Amino acid sequence: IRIENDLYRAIEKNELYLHYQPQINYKTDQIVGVEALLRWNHPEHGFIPPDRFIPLAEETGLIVPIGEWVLRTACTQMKKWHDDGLKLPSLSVNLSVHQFEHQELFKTIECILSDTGLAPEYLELELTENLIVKNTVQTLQTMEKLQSLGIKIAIDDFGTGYSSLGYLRNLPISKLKIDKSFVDLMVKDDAAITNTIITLAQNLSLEVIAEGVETKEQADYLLQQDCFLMQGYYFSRPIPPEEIYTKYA
Ligand code: G
Ligand code: G
Ligand code: NA
Repeated sequence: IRIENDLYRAIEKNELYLHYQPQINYKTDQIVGVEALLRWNHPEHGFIPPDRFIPLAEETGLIVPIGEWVLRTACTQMKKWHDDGLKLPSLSVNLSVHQFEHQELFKTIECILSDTGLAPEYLELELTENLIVKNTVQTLQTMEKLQSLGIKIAIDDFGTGYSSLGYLRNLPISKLKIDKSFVDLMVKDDAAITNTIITLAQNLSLEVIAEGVETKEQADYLLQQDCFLMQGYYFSRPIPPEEIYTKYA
């Protein structure tokens, strides 16, 4: 459909922008990072949610240039925060499967870090379980190269995919992100899955962060289970980069 052609031009027409959602250490109440989230303001249709256009971008391959734009824009912003004295410890960027499997990915990231002057240690990539399930030699190699550069890798929406747990030992992963759907179940009296993921992460010495935390009740419960990294509307919605200064300076 038409929106596809529009997406093609969205970058050059400056219609894409990023919001950033804070990640909080609930134990210390400090901001530990931000996740960059892509937004599209269409000239006629207005705001189009990423759930609608990212699948389209993946189908068409446009996710590769769009993803590169996201990485460059987010790393530039992160460097700017640092230069302005706001010492955010971590920047998370989402990568789609297609983007991760692109041959040029590693080179592109190296290039962006070098251009922006952002140290690799500040960058975290969020990958979905789908990618891990495929478990190809190339995926593993890319992950290892990224890790040896100092970049961290998190598994997004953890628990929603169809992977076996064995791979977790062998892959250079540093963090699991508990999917919002499990955080939601928790308050409906079903905490089995969140508890299991937290324990799994602890046993494998991985960090664990819960996403979609909307209430104090959820936050308190997670902390009680020793999951202290959180992200969600209870703390903040995704916000424009300028607002990060006023909220967290
Ligand atoms: O922004 P929102 O919170 O509505 O995100 C909806 C979905 O879009 C999430 O699953 C998120 O991972 C995905 N998403 C947001 N920004 C990006 C991006 O820059 N790249 C990719 N691949 N996915 C993104
Ligand atoms: O899959 P991913 O983790 O990237 O998804 C992030 C998505 O979840 C974004 O669309 C973001 O706007 C949304 N989000 C973040 N925090 C909350 C929350 O507390 N509640 C709800 N409903 N959505 C959230
Ligand atoms: Na994500």
